[in-house]
Amino acid sequence: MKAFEKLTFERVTVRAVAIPLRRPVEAKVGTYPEWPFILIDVHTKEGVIGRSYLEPYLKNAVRYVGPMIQDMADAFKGRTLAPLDMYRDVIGTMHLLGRQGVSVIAAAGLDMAIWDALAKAAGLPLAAMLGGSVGKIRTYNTNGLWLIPQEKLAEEARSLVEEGNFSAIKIRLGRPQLEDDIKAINSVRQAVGNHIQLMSDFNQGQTLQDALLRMHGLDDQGLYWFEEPVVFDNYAQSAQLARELKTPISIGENIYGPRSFFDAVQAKAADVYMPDLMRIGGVTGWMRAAAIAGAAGLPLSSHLYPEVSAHLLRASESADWLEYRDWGNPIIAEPFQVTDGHAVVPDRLGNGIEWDEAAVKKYIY
Ligand code: SMN
Ligand code: MG
Repeated sequence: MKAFEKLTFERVTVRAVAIPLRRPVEAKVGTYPEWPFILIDVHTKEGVIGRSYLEPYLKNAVRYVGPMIQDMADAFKGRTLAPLDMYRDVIGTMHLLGRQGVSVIAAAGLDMAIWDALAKAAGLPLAAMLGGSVGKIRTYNTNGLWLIPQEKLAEEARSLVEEGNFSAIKIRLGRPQLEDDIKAINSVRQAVGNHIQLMSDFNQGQTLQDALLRMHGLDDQGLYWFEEPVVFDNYAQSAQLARELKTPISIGENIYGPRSFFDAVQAKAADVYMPDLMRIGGVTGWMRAAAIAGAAGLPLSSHLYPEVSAHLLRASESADWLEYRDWGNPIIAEPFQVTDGHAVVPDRLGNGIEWDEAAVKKYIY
């Protein structure tokens, strides 16, 4: 591909697919037998197409996220692709409707596709475009261990480790009684052994009072982290837990934009952060949050979006674990590989996402 002096925004296409999950999500945030994706293609006058997707949890979300993306795209028509300028402009108007929620999600989807187009035009993988390099990133398998019956945990834990020779997996906790959580942890440990790191996720399902009792009760279990023990935006409560407990507290998937990220870091709300690309503000938002985490010396993990997050972790100072899930693989032409517990950032142009159009046709709604 020849190098381009500039790219000109022409139009965007937005499609929605829903892919059945091999292991349905059963978490405090909801039960999901299938997982919706909003597919975004940014077309440029020069012919380069930038691609990204959003994971909005809710199938109906495309009804309101889609038009917002189209509106932003209308405003970008004819402009030179410059993601930092575009992010600034879109945030500048977005505050009229609120800087959290749908507006950030729409902007993030466009931002990721714009960065993809630019990296393709530059003849570089996204990680290299950002000044990093392609290579490996350690990853944990998040594809299961939902709030499923106790007797299913051991077998599932074994298969989760085996499917990529993973050295870390994540279990969802916050079962009715403390003893239930301990039993679940023991089942998994007995199945996979103590050398496998075990992250845990509570998905904000507890009041501070519950969390104080439960987290202290689990603090000697050797879990790698406690994720979202309480509601995500009560940074003071989260900070109290981070201070009191030995086990690191992890938050981040629900934080909107780098400014809120900065607030969380200032409040010492967590020991580990795991931004979600649709909420942190795409590539632009991630790189700003990564600078804050790096300067503060806080490990940076990721939430969903493994393809793009892997590139970004390669370009983040305090990069830690990639969260790996394979739910989008059916619609991605070349899903990225995990070997020996490491994701391999592909040496392809852009973020590496191209659609398997036959599969997209199958799952479109
Ligand atoms: C999660 C992800 C996707 C759906 C439900 C819950 C979870 C995680 O919070 O961190 O993977
Ligand atoms: Mg989580």
